[in-house]
Amino acid sequence: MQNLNRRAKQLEFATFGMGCFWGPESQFGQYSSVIHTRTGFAGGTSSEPTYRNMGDHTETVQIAFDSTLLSYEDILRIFWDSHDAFKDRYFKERQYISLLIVHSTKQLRIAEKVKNELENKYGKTIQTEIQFDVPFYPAEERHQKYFLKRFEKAMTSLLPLFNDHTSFAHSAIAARLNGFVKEHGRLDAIKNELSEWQLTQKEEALLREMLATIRW
Ligand code: MHO
Repeated sequence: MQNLNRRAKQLEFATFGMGCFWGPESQFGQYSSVIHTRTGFAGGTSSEPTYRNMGDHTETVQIAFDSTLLSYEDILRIFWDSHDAFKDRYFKERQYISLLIVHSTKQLRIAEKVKNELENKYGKTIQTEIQFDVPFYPAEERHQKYFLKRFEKAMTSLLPLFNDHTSFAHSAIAARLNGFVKEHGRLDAIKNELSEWQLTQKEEALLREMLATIRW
């Protein structure tokens, strides 16, 4: 099974760091407008970063979203609302800094607008480092959908629906459930969403069956 995913009318990417990447992957995975999520490293200069050898890179998440359903501006507001970007976060070198990687001049313009607005509102300077379209290096498999993977029984039902760990981690259902297990979003909302995913009948039936029988 490869295509257990949700299609998007207009796919856009958002990439940012706001501390340990497990949390934001889970938080942003809950939204029905998010197609997939992944954790990785970005923003530094060292080559081939890994978790144990991150160099000057930062823990980052990348989300693919349908921008006809959720705007980049909305994502930025959630991003800046969900961590303290006013304080300097260099306590572990650059691993946990507030980082925003914009992928287009349009995203940059929106980021500057929202940033200015928040700075004026709070009378403080946002420390978020903004970089333009630099490479994103996906993290190791064990860091993808980290919280969901703690639920062994659920994983036993889920994984066989996919060809491999990569297609599992890339799926919308894994993103949603990785949110659900951290109390981001609700199971019945995920069930309601399935009919919009343009799955084959067989795929949809498999997912419904899995959601109905899974034990957390
Ligand atoms: N070991 C730390 C951070 C992990 S995160 C992937 C913790 O458990 O909070 O940096």
